[in-house]
Amino acid sequence: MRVDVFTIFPEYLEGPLRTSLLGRARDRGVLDVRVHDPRDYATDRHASVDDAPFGGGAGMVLTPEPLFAAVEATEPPRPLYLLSAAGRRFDQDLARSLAASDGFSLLCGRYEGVDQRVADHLCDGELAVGDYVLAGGEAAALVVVEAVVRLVPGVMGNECSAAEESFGSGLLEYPQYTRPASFRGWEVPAVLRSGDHARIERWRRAQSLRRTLEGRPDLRGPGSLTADERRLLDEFPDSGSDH
Ligand code: JCQ
Repeated sequence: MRVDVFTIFPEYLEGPLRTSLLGRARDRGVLDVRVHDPRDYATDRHASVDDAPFGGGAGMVLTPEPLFAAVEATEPPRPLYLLSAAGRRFDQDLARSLAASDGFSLLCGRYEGVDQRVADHLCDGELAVGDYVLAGGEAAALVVVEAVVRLVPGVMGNECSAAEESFGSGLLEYPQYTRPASFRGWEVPAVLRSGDHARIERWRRAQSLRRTLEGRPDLRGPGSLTADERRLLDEFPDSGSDH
């Protein structure tokens, strides 16, 4: 998979792209990430990438010339998305669909934004990672790259694990425990140490369901529990840790 990122702060992305899952995917040749700096394509003496907004107002706007030049020199994989709080919400469905493609590209805004002609005539769409404003698109670009790349076949160590967890099933994850079995008087739920794998499986499904209903009911939407789900919640009546 190839991902091209356009940013006036390429160093912002360097550490994360070298680390952990993304770094390994690149080392193994599964992921080809290319970071481009529009400043390299600026033509004036000061290599400017921003200017004051027409009409007045605070701050600076990224100018179109170096952004168009950088993208046109590169012919990056499409779609090219502008990261912006005004964009379509990036979610697991879009992550899955991008992971099934050969690649995509991201353009990071900064300051008060980018010249509207960049959004209108250079990019294919706008993506937002959440309802908050960032100082620039770089952190959002990393979110998108990591969420997509971990779904690319061959990237995660365990092929099942990406599909198995939160959102894969539309439910939140069940709680995990490791040693020690007792920590400061807090015990690992007995069911997990029982060796009864069918019961462990049901306990985990009950926990996932209860966590989702209590913490993120929006993930399930309206609609009542199935008979099977009701039975599960009845079998494990509280979300406490003592089973
Ligand atoms: C992404 N949620 C918030 C910051 C200007 C397009 O112009 C700008 C873009 C940004 C970065 O994006 C976000 C964002 N998802 O703020 C400033």
